[in-house]
Amino acid sequence: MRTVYSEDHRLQDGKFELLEGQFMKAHEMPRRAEIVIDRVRSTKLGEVLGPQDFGLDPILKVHDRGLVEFLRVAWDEWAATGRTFDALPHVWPVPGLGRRLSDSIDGKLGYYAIDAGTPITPGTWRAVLSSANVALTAQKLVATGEKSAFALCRPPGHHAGSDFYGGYCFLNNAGIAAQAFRDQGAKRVAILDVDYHHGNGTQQMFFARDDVLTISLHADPKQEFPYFLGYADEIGAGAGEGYHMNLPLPWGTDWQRYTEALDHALKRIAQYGAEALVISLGLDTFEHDPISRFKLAEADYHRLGERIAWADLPTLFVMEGGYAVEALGVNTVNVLMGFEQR
Ligand code: OKP
Ligand code: ZN
Repeated sequence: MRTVYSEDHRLQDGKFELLEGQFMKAHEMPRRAEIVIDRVRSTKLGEVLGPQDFGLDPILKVHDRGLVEFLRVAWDEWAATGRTFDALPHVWPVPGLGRRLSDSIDGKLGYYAIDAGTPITPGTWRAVLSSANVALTAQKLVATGEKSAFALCRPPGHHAGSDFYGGYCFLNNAGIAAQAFRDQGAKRVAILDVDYHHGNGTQQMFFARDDVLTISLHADPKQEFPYFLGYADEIGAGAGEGYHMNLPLPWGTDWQRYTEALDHALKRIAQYGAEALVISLGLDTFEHDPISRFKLAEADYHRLGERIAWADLPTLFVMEGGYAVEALGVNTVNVLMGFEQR
């Protein structure tokens, strides 16, 4: 399968994130995408191409203009206050205390961000826009007849919703691509999120819709980020009722336990009659991931790809998380090779 990749991802190079009360070196780092593209090339998975520019229109189909405009100018507004370090929020609206959009950059950061782990840097906007274009370029390959494609997106996207960003994500690459499939004529699209963390942005974006089925397998939010959403009783709203599925799993989940949930998800996708499948491909379910607690092994990723291929659908893989950086290339490409049965 072909891979779409842009070096612009390097422009997102945050120094620190606030993780469990401490400033730590950012886990979401440029080396992640570099090790994956190196593996793609050395295994000869397929041709690597750069992104085309799709402009803001396909992004604005699923994201609020206010969020997009904020992300575009946030670094400049931050730098205008004289700060030379990455922008992070430190105050948030909670229900009952209002959510007014302040003129202050600190107020705006808290308004749009869901956490203090997602630094905005001088190059963030260019990297984010490029990441969305990578997803859209790979989507176009699949929409025009390729069986599958790999969007090597960075930064990731599944925690970004219509009007919020966070969890290392700014724009929802998988959601933007799913919407593009719809706009190009697919009647029903499924998004299957196999990242360790709940795809809260993707859930929020499509929660009231029946034309995009969203399913997330993830660590139980009772134990794990993003904590506030991702429970099994969230099944969609209004016309979308029955078109969202959360499959929360406990810390310590291994392949055997994982695969039961995965098979359940794949059955639902088959029954739904999706015309295209978007995989939010996170590799942080890996046993040695530094911020996660599932127990999938290197060889399990080959099986994961193989199972996804059973759906027998045009499939777009969109890169999400995975922080055991030195293993990330092998694990990611194992999924793609497993899908191709080689
Ligand atoms: C992004 B993606 C919880 C800290 C969580 C944010 C994690 C974002 C993951 N102990 N910090 O889904 O891989
Ligand atoms: Zn994750």
